[in-house]
Amino acid sequence: MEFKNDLGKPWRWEEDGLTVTRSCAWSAPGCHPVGCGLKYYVDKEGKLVKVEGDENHPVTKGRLCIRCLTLKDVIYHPDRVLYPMKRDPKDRGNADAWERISWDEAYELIESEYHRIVDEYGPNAICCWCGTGRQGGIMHPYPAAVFGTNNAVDCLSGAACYSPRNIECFAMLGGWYPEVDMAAQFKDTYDDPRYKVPECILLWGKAPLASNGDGLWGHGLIELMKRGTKLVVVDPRVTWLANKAEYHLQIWPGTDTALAMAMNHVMISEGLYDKEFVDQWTWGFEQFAERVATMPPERAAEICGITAEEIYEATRFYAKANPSAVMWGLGCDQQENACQLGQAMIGLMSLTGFLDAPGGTTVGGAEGYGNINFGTDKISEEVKMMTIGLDQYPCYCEFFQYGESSNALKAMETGEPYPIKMSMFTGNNMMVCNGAEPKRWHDALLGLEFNIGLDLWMTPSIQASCDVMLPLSTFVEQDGGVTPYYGGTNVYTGALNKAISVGECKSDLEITLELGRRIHPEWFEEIPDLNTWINEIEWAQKYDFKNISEEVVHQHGDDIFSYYKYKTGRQREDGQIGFETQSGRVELYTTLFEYYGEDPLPHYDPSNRSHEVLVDLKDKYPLKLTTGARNYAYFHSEGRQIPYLRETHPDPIVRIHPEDAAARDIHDGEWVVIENEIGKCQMRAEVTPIVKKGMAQADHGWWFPEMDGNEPTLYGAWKSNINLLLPTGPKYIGKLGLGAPYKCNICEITKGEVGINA
Ligand SMILES: Nc1nc2c(c(=O)[nH]1)N[C@H]1C(S)=C(S)[C@@H](COP(=O)(O)OP(=O)(O)OC[C@H]3O[C@@H](n4cnc5c(=O)[nH]c(N)nc54)[C@H](O)[C@@H]3O)O[C@H]1N2
Ligand SMILES: Nc1nc2c(c(=O)[nH]1)N[C@H]1C(S)=C(S)[C@@H](COP(=O)(O)OP(=O)(O)OC[C@H]3O[C@@H](n4cnc5c(=O)[nH]c(N)nc54)[C@H](O)[C@@H]3O)O[C@H]1N2
Ligand SMILES: [Mo]
Repeated sequence: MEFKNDLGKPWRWEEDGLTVTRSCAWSAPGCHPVGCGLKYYVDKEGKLVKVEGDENHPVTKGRLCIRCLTLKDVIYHPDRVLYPMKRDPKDRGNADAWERISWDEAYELIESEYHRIVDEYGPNAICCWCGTGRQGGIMHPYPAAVFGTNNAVDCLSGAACYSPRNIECFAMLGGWYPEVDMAAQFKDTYDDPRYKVPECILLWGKAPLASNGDGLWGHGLIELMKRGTKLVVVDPRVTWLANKAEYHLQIWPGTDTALAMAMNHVMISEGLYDKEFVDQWTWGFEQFAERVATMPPERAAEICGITAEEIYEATRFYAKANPSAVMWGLGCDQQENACQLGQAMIGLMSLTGFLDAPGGTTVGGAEGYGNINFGTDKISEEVKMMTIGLDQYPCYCEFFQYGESSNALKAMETGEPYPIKMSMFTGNNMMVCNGAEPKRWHDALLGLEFNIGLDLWMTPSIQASCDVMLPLSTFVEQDGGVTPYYGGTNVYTGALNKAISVGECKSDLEITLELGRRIHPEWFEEIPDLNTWINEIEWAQKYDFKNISEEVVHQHGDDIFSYYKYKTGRQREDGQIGFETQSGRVELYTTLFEYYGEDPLPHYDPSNRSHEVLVDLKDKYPLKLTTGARNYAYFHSEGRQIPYLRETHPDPIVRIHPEDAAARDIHDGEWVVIENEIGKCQMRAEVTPIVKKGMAQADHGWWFPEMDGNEPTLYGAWKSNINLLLPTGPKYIGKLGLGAPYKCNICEITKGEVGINA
């Protein structure tokens, strides 16, 4: 493959006594591909003195997100952990008991605990707690693979971030999940003659300006709107984009499946669909049509809290656009109905015939990165069969080769089906961010014999539970790659080019490589150096780090990307035309779901956290609650200690409608208690008509680095933690192990505070 650096600048040069390095930022899955393009200015002492946007980056073109603008404050923050540390397990929760150690001592301690525990209990007694993970999420399984355990566990209940969407797409399209074609694969982007600007984008449960202000979905959507794209937005809140939309369907949280089924029904019953595509390329259309007909707009309107007229009109507008595309977000994963919603959403994408069309919705094909399996391919079948949660949720565990969170939590608490004894945090702050019922996670972790923290900061989760802390570098301090969103729809790939070093911090890649060599040297014989490790685990050996490093951003053009892959054989591994499913078509009737015991056609069930189900709690907790809509300042639980970020968003916020606030005598800016029968926490009320009357929307991921780190305060981990109101366990997870009610819960809000120990 030929690599040309035709973006204008070399990757590194000298300027006015400073070394300038071009690089990319990473942000986590959910908002890929590839964060801001950056230029680092480093002085002779090796200190970063200035950060600027890289005008050569094909998408961000010199613009920087607020988090990149504060990079220097992050990197040189006095709270950053700069050296490996250890602490006696009896001192867990004591912030003053840490002792600095060398990397060698840290590795040796981990090795000896590893051998002690694995010899007695087997490798699956180790869990690796995965969260957003950074490094494109692609890093997730590697720490687990290094230990030889198959228990990489995303603590998020129902794996409710991208996993539902990925599996729906795998089941129905036999491909990685689809995204709007935003022309980023072409050098001339939107002006490339092969491209068509979508007339309509259906934006569903996604807020890309906040959630991807550093990459394609944020910048691209605005560029497309400037070129005429109109929006249909499905969101319980009025967002900036909803305000600019042709139609805004402001539904109740968690009722999406009813709406999506009704929209399919309107398209089918009014003949507003691409008959040729449906005839040739879909499977089970008749049964699908029959099923969605059980949800006419009049019925959906009642469930969703909008009018049937709105549903008819918005659907017709979307269905008549040429081309149209669908952009769907976390709102679609964070409900127990996630899989059913996915079925209906893929129905909406397919009925238009614009799947994989220019300016349509691009399906991830066989030639993308696909599954990268280093490590998991070294784990024995016996260990894989014992993956935690595999018997209850085989669909999820088999597809991702992950353990399942509610089963892992239960195993820690009860020792059943086998004991968990050791764990490592790999990009996870479960006590304040991804874990539901976070106090259970806290207590369970304290029962383990050895916990390793890997982070840039001392977090509440690590402070409470870890015995060794390994300091991580930021992306400015490391070589590596920024991979696009999961799987095959890859449009461009970026390099992280190391420009500085800080303290003794190392990257996840450096740490896993070193640990792997010590623990399983035979597995690492083919990985002589860091570059090979980068190529292996970030790019499945398809690219060489050296090339991408110098190119900084590689746009894929035709090497991975092409339109209508299902017509040319590029959608399937075997090169046959069609989709990589049982039937070779888009499975509107989803045989894989049927195989795993789920309904093959979409249906709507009210959430187990809805007033429809919790009838007896409706008077006590009358508000519907959605949580975690992204904001510009923070990446999940990160950034609270960065002054400029904190200034833009100083306190945790819960948004409530003016009439609901008045009825409770709540004024804008007051502290309030948010409560349901599971738990409570406090936030500041923002009284605003952007939320529907009868609902509330709360921030997630809050802790207070400025507060006492010792138990029981733990940096205020229990003060404003909205996950204290969230349940986990099978009743609140979709049947396939996918989807959980982070975005559809109930609560009451009253004036007051809970203090540090809700
Ligand atoms: N209520 C509610 N809760 C939610 C959500 C919601 O919408 N509502 N969203 C959920 C979603 S989608 C997700 S993905 C989860 C995320 O949940 P988490 O993964 O727990 O959250 P983060 O704060 O992103 O990251 C955890 C830690 O990773 C550290 N970190 C940063 N960079 C690196 C790195 O390079 N390597 C490693 N090893 N660690 C690093 C950070 O400092 C942080 O302490 O939260 C979820 N929690
Ligand atoms: N700044 C910043 N960017 C991030 C992150 C971050 O923490 N901070 N996290 C990253 C990660 S890991 C992820 S997964 C992505 C997620 O980013 P997105 O996919 O954009 O998801 P959210 O911002 O959680 O929610 C999107 C919209 O869904 C709406 N919503 C809430 N409940 C419902 C519902 O029941 N139905 C529908 N239809 N809509 C609903 C919210 O009001 C919000 O406007 O963001 C990524 N980008
Ligand atoms: Mo996420």
